[in-house]
Amino acid sequence: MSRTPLFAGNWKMHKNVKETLEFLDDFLPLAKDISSEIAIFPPFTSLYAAAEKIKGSGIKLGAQNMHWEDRGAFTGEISPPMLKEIPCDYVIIGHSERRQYFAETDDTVNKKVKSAIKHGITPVICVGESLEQREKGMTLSVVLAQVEKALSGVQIGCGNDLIFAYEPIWAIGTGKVALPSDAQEVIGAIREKLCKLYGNVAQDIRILYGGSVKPDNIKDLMAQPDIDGALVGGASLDAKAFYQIATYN
Ligand code: G2H
Repeated sequence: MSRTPLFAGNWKMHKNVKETLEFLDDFLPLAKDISSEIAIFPPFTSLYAAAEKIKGSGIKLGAQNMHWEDRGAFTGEISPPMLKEIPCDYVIIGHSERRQYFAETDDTVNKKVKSAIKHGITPVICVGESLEQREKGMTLSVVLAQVEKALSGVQIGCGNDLIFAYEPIWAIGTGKVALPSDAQEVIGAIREKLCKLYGNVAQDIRILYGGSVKPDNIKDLMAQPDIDGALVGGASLDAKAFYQIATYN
């Protein structure tokens, strides 16, 4: 079993090209000291500039969404080959903001996951329950159903073919981080489910926690056996805070 911790910065709809390059001017010198893997997910408009700037640094690049088709009459969409050209290593699929505001469903998540893997882009598949579902005791059933539907018909060659991010919706951007033991319970259950689907190779699949991760709460989260890193929103916009998260020890 080998799972290199991953700290992924989901910038959401923040930073234009100039701001992206300014962030990297600050972050690249710091990143030399980071032993974990780092990936940034800027808006589409900043991807190419970021790719040029991070060349040779070891930092990975990802997009926040994509369409599942290679091309076609899909106004406003971006295809997997377009992301490969940048080049992007990763793509976030099924973030709860996409599910909530842009009608992303388990079915479209599944199509995008299959397409990303086919094109050699690693999907970071987001799952998580709402506050209402948690209060009704439905957390595990909701999250495990999302996992199962995202992976319907998905074959993997190795544990690096996909990544999961468990992001309880009530913890996103709210400052309310999940208790490390609660996050471990859900993430451990996701790993068990992955083991049932894929056997031992699931021990190599990385599962991140996301939702109000900050420099002062990451250490306790990373102490949990199944948490392999974090998908970080707000705190990844600041080079120093993102560095502190990635060097939590
Ligand atoms: C959850 C997370 C990043 P934040 O959406 O995916 O954002 O860290 O701001 O809660």
